[in-house]
Amino acid sequence: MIKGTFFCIDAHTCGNPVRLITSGHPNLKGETMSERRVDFLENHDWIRQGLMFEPRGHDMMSGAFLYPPCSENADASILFVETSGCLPMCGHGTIGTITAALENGLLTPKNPASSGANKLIIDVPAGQVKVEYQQQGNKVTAVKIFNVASYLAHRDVTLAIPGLGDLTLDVSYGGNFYVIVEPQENFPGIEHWNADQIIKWSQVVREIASKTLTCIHPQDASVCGISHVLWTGKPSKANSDAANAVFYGDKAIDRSPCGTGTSARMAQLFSKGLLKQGDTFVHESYIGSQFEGKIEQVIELESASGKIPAILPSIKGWAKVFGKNCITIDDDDPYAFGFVVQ
Ligand code: PYC
Repeated sequence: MIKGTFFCIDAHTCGNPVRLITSGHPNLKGETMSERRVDFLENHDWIRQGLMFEPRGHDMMSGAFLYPPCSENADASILFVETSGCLPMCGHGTIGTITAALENGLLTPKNPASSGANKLIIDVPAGQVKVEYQQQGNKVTAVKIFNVASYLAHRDVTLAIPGLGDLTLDVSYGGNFYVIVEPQENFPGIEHWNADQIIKWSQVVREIASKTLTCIHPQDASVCGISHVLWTGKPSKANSDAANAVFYGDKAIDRSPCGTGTSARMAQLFSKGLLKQGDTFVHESYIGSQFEGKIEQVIELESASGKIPAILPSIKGWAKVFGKNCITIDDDDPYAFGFVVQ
């Protein structure tokens, strides 16, 4: 029996896939996108599994549903779906979703007179993001996201990694929680490691860091846990400030410079006095693509135990739409809900 038919627009943001699912949206319970994300994971997760995992997707697959806004002031909402689950926020996913939706007439600013031309307000599970975009004809050439408050959660933690040795790392939040590892005695920098090494050690580091360090968002306890590992190293381009390899899911390395990862990295560098309000930060991905980040504002994030120093970062990048397809998930297929090869 066919469980669902989903029309999709396939795109990539700076190299990383974004599958915008334009039909088959389940009705989600909840007032906010955070509550709707929890409902999706509890009651509709088969859609994510079917559309993200092999054989319809792959290790890096990442996608989104566009929904009507939850808040009065917003233009739309986004639910992110990935091999790793439903992220609270995804930067490359937002850039790809906005590009594909605008180019295909699925999204128009609700109130350009008050919010300004080429501006959108989007509800996401991690909160609300503002978006500005540039167009040439019917193409969207750049999308800038004003991301959620980002902050350093754990600083200079040394963990023993069996087979590798001690690693000193930070954990920072930029819409997801990231372990950040900089070059040191037991990690020479991403330019010296191949993709297999990054994946192998990320799996171990994420598991040990998750057991050792508590990460719960101070304003939304459903946003919790270390999902990503960001390794740093020397960029290949003269105009990049830094480079990263971001690990997510079971075996993925982000091909884009990672929007939430770039936000987390700027929050980490801000906390260590290495970036300040107004600074820009060009971040390079493992394949050499670039996002332009900026610390727009320095704020304090309210938490039960006091105020946390935080930044409001922005990230600018581009996406390209390359295809449209119609995917069925039929439960007479033994692989209807996908599989992962370990
Ligand atoms: O761009 O935020 C991002 C992201 C998260 C996981 C992969 N990309």
